[in-house]
Formats: sequence, C-alpha cells, structure tokens
Amino acid sequence: MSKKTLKIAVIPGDGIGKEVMPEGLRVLKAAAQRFDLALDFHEIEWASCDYYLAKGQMMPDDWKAQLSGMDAILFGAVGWPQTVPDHVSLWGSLLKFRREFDQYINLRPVRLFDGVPCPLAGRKPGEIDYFVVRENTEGEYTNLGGVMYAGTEREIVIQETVMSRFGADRVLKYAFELANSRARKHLTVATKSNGIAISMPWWDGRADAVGADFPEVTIDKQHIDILSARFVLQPGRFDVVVASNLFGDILSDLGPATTGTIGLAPSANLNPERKFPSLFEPVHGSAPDIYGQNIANPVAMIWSAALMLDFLGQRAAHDAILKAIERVLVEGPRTRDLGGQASTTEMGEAIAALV
Ligand code: GGG
Repeated sequence: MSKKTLKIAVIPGDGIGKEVMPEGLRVLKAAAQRFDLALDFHEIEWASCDYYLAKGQMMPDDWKAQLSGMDAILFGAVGWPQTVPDHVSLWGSLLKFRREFDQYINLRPVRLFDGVPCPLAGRKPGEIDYFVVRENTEGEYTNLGGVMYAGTEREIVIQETVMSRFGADRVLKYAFELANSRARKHLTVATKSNGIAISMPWWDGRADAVGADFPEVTIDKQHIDILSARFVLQPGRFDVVVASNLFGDILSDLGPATTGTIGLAPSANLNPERKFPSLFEPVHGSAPDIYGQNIANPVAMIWSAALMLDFLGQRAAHDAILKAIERVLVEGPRTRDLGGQASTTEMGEAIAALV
C-alpha cells in the first residue's frame, strides 16, 4: 500500500515567524527522510500584516476553501503593531482559524529541560512537567460588546464573556482524559469564582459534573491569582491545568517563562474530531524587537512541528525530534535567550542533523 501524503499548509505570518518557520521545515524534512514520510508543504503568504497592507484584509475571501483539504496548518506568528493594530491582525487570522476550524483545545506543554538554566532557584528537570489546556473558541475572547457615548465624559465600554455548557464541557472532558492518561492523574482547574461571581462558579460546577466520569482524577480548583504564584513558587504541584481562554493564555506564557525562556514553548490548536485541520504554532508572538537579526530561538516552532506529526499519527518522528531538541539544549549550539551566541539557523541545523 502506498504511504499517505500529508498536506501541510505553511503560514510563516509576521516578524520572527518568518525566521523560525524555515527551521521548523528543515527539521520536518529531516524527519520525513528518516521515517519515510510524504509531507507536501503548501507555502502561504497571507495571514500576515504584509498581506493586509497590500490587500486591506489579513486573508483572502476563500481562505477556508484553500485550507480545507489540508491535514494540518503550521503557523509562525501574527502581529506587526507598527502598521496594523494587534486586534485587527489577530481577529483577522489566528482567531478565525481557531473558531471556524473549531480548534477548541489549545494544548500547551510546559517542561524544564536539561541544559536550560531555570530562573526558579533549585529546580531540576523533571520537577516542571505539565500541560496547560486552554479553552480556545469562546470565554473572554469575544467581539461581543460595544462603546456608548463614545468620546464624551459618559463613555461606556462593555465586553462580554461567553461560556457555553457545550464549550466548557468539551474542554474539561479533554483535560480530564489527558490527566487520566498520565501517572499522577491530577487536574488543576483555574478559576476566580470569588470575584467573577457568575461565570466562574458555573465553570467550577461544570468541572465537578464532567469530573464525575473520571473518579481516578484528583481535582484541585485554584483561583487564578494564587495559581499564578504557585506556577513560580511550587511548579511541581501541577500535572494538567485547564483554564478559560484568557486565563489559559496568560498561564501558558508564565509557565514557559519559569522554564528559562518562552522561546521553547509549543502549542497545538486542536480539533480533536479531525473534522477540520488543526493548527500548530509557537506560543510566542512575532517579537518585532528582535526580528531581522536571525537570533530567535527556533525550538518552539520545531517542537510545534513535532506535535503536529504526533497528532497526524507519526509518534516515532515526534519522539526523534524531541530527542534531538533535548540533545541540542544540552550540547549546543544555543540562541541568546539560552545564554548562547548561535543564530536561529545554526540551532535549527543542529537539531535537524540529529533527527
Ligand atoms: N505564534 C502565536 C502568535 O503569534 N501569537 C500572537 C498572539 O497574540 N496570540 C494570542 C493568542 O494566542 O490568543
């Protein structure tokens, strides 16, 4: 039987997305060669602020049709606030993908690697190793609301938070299943039920209801403020953390920061039912402050590409890429955020050579 060709849409986007993407592709090509995979890359220049400046919109009208036949989307970064307001670029691209392709899980692993200096005193690899499961299609990320009496002293702004039973239950179920599959079987539910007195007690109640089907998983509900402090002070407490869209966004930058650099953090925007393509991207953004110097850490992009292969059924290729990342983090070369002097390209080449 001939092997299946995996069609991958490649969207570098903006800023350092354009510098780390070639390293993701370099490593994927090395993995394809070693594991005899047929990867068919479709390079796309839209979903970028350059495209917006040329066309007045982030994506062409038929973007969904163009991506619908893809097995997955590999995405770099979005945002170039010097020319396009951030909410315009984000809502015009990434948030459209997440919503219209129903990528309702944003899975973000957080792990302290050997060879990476940890900013938290005394922590060793193995002591920080958890997942943030972020709700990805509703919650605080809405465009429902408006401004009244604009420009006057009576100006009022309202922005709604939307949580549905359907939306909450499916992300909670995914998080319970993930926790159940791990040795510790522990789920932390991020909440703020004392201050956000309608939606958050409801969210906690949904966690209890969904959790009834997972008696082996221990649940720990923590207010987002103390939970954030514990990410820094007691990171070993965490195994799987489930959070609303905004809380999950913040936690999944904070967590990787405690492991040395956000330049290592990958993410998977998943449509678990595979009705639509899932999207894999670094947690970091376009980083205009370092763009153009070829110094960005490519690991988040490369690890995201590995997560993509795993989701597409290529576990051995995923494991080989992760092993190569682990070795390069110990032996070098390393980019500046890791205390080294290597370029983005040198680090990508080193990882690709070990796959
Ligand atoms: N590679 C991810 C990226 O470009 N992120 C930009 C950003 O601001 N994302 C917001 C979000 O993930 O909700």
